[in-house]
Amino acid sequence: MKIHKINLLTLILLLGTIFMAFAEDGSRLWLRYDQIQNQQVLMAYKKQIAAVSFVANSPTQKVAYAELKKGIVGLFGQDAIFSSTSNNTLLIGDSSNKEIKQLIKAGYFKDLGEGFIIKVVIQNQMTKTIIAAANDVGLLYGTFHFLKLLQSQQDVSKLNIVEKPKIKNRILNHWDNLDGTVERGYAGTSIWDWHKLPGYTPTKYTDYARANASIGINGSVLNNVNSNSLSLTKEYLIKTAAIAHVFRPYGIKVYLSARFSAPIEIGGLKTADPLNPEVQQWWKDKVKEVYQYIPDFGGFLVKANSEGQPGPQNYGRNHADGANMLATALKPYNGIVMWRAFVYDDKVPDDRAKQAYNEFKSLDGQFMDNVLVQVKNGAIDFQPREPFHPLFGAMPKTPLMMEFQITQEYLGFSTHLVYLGALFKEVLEEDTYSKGKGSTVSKVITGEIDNHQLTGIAGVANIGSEANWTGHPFAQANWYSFGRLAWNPDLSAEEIASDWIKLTFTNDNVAVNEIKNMMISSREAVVDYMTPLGLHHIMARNHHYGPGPWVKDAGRPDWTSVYYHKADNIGVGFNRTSTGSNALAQYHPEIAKLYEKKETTPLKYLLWFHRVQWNEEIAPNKTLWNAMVEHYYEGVKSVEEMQNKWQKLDGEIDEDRFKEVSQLLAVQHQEAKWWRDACLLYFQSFSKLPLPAGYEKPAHSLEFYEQQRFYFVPGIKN
Ligand code: GCV
Repeated sequence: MKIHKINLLTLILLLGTIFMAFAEDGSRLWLRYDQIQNQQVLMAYKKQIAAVSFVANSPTQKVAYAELKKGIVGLFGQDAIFSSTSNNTLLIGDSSNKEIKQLIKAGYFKDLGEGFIIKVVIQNQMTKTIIAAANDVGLLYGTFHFLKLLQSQQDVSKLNIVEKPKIKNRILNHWDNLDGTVERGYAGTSIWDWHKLPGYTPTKYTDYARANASIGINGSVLNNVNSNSLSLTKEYLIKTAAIAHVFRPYGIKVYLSARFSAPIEIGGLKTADPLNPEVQQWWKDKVKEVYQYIPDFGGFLVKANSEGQPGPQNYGRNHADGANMLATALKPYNGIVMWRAFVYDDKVPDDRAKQAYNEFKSLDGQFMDNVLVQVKNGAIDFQPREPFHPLFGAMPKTPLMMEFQITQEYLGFSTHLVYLGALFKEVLEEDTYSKGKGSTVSKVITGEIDNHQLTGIAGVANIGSEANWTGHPFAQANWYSFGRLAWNPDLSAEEIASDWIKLTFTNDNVAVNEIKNMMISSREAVVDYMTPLGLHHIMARNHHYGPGPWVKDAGRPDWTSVYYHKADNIGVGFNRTSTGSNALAQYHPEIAKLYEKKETTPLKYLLWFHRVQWNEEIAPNKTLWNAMVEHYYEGVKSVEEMQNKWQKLDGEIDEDRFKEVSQLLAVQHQEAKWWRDACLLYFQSFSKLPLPAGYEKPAHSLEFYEQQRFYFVPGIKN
């Protein structure tokens, strides 16, 4: 026998390579499939799933099969049996199968749509675990769901699950530019490499599709809403088609942001007037061309007449005229238009919070039936906390699509641990009262309230080229929770967090609870150290990094902070009641009545709707000033608590991610203190009131904070 001699250097290199191969860079997201260590659980699973029967023919069935194999081999270990000859079988299949036929007969498939069934049937000592669906994509979703149950080590011995999505279009919006930068992106550059497309489609595109399909996302708008007409040229359509080809088996459609002035810029027309027959024909021809390259193209997302983007109002037309022109072109192909309600033009209104409602409410009923109006969760702009957008519940004849921001433009970029599941959920649960009590935002967007079949939800993606996709390991949870809530807005933020932790970090119950508590409290923490009590839009100008309550003279009043907080020596806050801008009148009378008075306005929205004097008591024995101080300090304290909780997990979490999160929490702590001190010093310059006894003094003067300048901040064109 020949013995190979390995010298020391080779050994070190070899060990180094092995070590590197196992470095935890977070790239596997929540689809890790590490071998189950709990032997009892593992044995039970192996017994129940001793064999797999899955006839995979179509491309989607094939990717489902590949995922299942990857998952089971990973979770069970290399010795996992993957044949079809055993009594205890995992049976995945369609209606041609005997067992599945029985389920169809029993009515299980009724209205299943993209949903799935997972059912365990025990007959004559044989256990059949059945995953079935009415179509391929349902089968894929069912497969992912089952793998999730195994990964999170749940009891699968008695499953009887029927799941279907409550919202039809579950879409990520990428604000990715063709030059590779990402507007408000904090996780590196764009993952779309337009230069190398269509020839090169890296594995990352497949992994992106897998990750999205695993949480039910079924659409992706590839380019920024501040769009470039070039995206609609033949050259770029061919590139887009290559991405669509990768996504197709995963049930993900591609969409594009369409620039309204494209007929002029790439079509050579003199106008983009939506009522001009030549313009209408141009869009019809363009859409026809798009479908030649991408037969299952989803449709267009449009930002019009907002922040300098062109739109129908440039020609004296309204948003419905613009949307309907595109909808007409898309209709023969079943494409949709997602027309954004985030509008504000050159004319500064008395209150920017009112503008979208003012422009859209009267158009209710005028949009074609393949148009969704896409509304941000709040009326200003993805702030750490906003009351729900008054358009929800106010346009019963129009399907409204929710737009959440997953990327943390106003919530600490990818440096702060902030679990957005809690924010999303808070908005979804708000009651619009549009059809009586219980008409929640969630029910408006699922179509339940106004009987809409066309429904949708969008999340502005936080994905970039960084190895872990989202910059902060915990920012993955925000992508994950968006997908889960898009599928079922009734899930709780807590259960989604638990699932994510189990799939991403650990199945240890104590650790899961600790991390979950951190995540849940993180949302309130960021509100406290940035914008407590209804404060909003007080961040630094333009790049939005750090505090900037002093921002004024920014081109137009509603780009400043002083416009929103209106602090002076008497008090602070925006009066949106009937004695002020009366934005409250845009809400249902039930809410308007309640929020009209300070005493009945929830404290979390106080300064959003009211001007309050510094010395006014807003709670028993608590003045506004003292409450504000308390919140800001509480926010920083919560970050300290998160740091302590995380430190206790040393050894429980792999070293790489443990260290990464520890370091990021330390930065978050610094930045939370920066926000607190800068904001309180600024507001103190008006209130002239001291910090109550016992609070740590700010580290610097107000001037120091005001003079901070930052260069090459991510997320904007520097
Ligand atoms: C894509 C905010 C952001 C902009 C963004 C805009 C929008 O104003 O700061 O970067 O532009 O929202 O949603 O259109």
